[in-house]
Amino acid sequence: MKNTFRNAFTMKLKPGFETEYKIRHEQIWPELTALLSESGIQDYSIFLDEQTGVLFGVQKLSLEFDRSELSSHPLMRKWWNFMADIMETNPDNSPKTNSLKEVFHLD
Ligand code: RM4
Repeated sequence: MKNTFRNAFTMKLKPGFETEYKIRHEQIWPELTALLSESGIQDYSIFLDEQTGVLFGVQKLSLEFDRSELSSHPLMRKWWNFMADIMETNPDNSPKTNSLKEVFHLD
């Protein structure tokens, strides 16, 4: 039996920040990638639609993944505060996220 499941979602980049978004992720804090991995996120990519600024995230999540625990972690909040100037965000600075429904998969 599989112990991960795929999760996909969109976020939105503010116009003009395409290069800055890429640079920040190239320089992502090692302690943040460690936190994401420890929380059960694997194989995580973010793709940018350069026409619309839509960011498409896709990842594998372990069955133990606890979204509310990660969302309230001080380091996650610090990253979201840092990213808030270039992304569309909620009032608490978390990125506005839209969950996607899987309609096809080829393994
Ligand atoms: C994103 C956004 C996401 C985070 C990644 C690493 O742009 O903040 O929430 O998972 O960075």
